[in-house]
Amino acid sequence: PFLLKVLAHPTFRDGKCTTRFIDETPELFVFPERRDRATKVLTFLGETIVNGNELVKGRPGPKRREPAHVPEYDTHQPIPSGSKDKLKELGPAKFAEWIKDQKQLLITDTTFRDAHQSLLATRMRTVDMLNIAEAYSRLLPNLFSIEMWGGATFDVSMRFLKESPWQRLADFREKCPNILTQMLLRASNAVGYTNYPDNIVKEFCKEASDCGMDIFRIFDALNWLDNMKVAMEAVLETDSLCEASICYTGDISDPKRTKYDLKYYVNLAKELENMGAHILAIKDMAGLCKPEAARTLVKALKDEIGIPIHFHTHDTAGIQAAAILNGAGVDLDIADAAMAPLSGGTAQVNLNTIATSLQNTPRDTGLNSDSLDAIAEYWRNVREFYTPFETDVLPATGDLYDHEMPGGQYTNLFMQARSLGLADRWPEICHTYGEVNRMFGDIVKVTPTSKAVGDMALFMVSGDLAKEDILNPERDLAYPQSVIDLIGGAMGQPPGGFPQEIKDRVLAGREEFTERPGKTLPPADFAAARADLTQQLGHEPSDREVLSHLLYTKVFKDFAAHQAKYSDVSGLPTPNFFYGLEPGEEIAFDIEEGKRLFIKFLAVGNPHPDGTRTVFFELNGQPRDVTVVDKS
Ligand code: 3PY
Ligand code: ZN
Repeated sequence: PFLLKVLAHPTFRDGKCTTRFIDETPELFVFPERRDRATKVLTFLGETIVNGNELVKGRPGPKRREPAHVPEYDTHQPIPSGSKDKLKELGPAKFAEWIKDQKQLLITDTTFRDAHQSLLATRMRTVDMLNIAEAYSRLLPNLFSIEMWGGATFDVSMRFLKESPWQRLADFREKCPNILTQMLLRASNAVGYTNYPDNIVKEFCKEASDCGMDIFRIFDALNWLDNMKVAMEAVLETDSLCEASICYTGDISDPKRTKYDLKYYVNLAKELENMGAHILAIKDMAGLCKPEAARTLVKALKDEIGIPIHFHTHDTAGIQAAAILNGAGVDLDIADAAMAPLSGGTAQVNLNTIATSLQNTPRDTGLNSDSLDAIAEYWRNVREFYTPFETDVLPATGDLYDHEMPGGQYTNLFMQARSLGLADRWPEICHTYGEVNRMFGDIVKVTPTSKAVGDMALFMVSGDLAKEDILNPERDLAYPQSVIDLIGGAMGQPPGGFPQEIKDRVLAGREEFTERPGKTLPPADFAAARADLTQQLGHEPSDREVLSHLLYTKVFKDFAAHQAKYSDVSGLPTPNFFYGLEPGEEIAFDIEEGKRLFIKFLAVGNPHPDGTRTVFFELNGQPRDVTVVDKS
């Protein structure tokens, strides 16, 4: 590079080169940032080799280190046109009409978001998504959409995986340009756990749409329409699709459960249609919509509203394929499913078998079984990278319909209980969760309200507290903050409000929100945030960085520091990101488009007196070493 710089320098090219040229031209010694980035990545790997990665400490090792097998496809053919091309051609409103005209059951693949959020603690890395993205575009162009963003992925990607959620979206969009992308948006909670000022929610929607997000599935954790309005209006101002959700809870087939009956859902759906939704989602986050209830609900909605219907459910009960097939029988437009190796249990139903079982029926999905299975094989390999994040299989029993715990929370709460030494009291925790729900007035339970109910259940079981203790005015209890927030209206209002007796106990005179929190929260100061970030980062931040900072200030700060120290490590193969390299192992790492580094790990030196160690590598065949602190 040095010689090339000399040859390229204008002084040299103009023939004005004297013997002092090299001494007087310091910029010749400024090497490209690439070299610096390589050192940073080697430092990351060196530290991981010497000290391990905190994320997997004490957890079982991976089942696989070799790359996952990507199916073959012909890259010389043009990419077939898909749902994204249709949306571009028709625009959102006409596209929604087009959906209704389709004979096949349209399918959304949730493998890239909800499936791994539910099964693997949201730990799937961008590189494992990008490696299969082009195969999707070529082999499965008939997919309706790919859910690959939102929910917990925004937070987890920065907090734990040290990668930019925005980059994930932009890169995925580039590698899979023909299929719609989809995200889960927690309405005024955006991609967080608490209500944000309206201007953050609006800017976030605009920026996500610009970055390549096509479908925003918007839900409010209490089905409170007031709280959905801001996000829905923001999405309606973009060229993306606004999919508004009714969160399903209770049981419409049980005449005794009158709070959330069929009429309640139909009315909600009508309101969402009037608010401009292009698509209606039935968001059955706990998999409570039993097969017959699904038939009844989908049929009623198809009769009563004019926009297409998208059914999302979790297979916790093990019978939700029947719910989807029953929906398909009464003209459900779109269903969510996950690739076989990441399906079932608390995730979505099995996409491969749903699609194949519908062949030769009027609702044939149009997806090719061989292609589906080749892609499933890739996911089977990928899942083996994530063994450290596997949780115990918790077969649901009939009590699922009593506690109504969402799929994403089920294993999580169990892990929390286990860490508190309460694993053996799991049935009691489930039962208490149901009790808390009833005590709180029977509410919708999904992020973030589900967390408050879960925290309260653990609080009661660990403190051996019964409902009577909670309602006893003589007891002075220190409730979890999430419970105070929920009961104080910081997450919004349930139908009919919270019961007065629980407000009296939990709030104990604290102020409560009676209106939409976003209405009174002062707007975020984007200019001030930009100025702060310029200082923190040492460069002018992008709009995306400003939003990440406003949504997750501390998480973003740590993430930015990680990037400054180690550069972008999102392209490292997953086993190497979690476990470093083994002696003699060589990996290819694309530091940027078309710039590939070959990194071979040779050995770790003995500790130096100052507690550091030298880690020896070969970088593109040349010896390189880095010095890292040994923390052992
Ligand atoms: C989320 O909010 O992340 C969910 O998946 C809710 O179901
Ligand atoms: Zn879900």
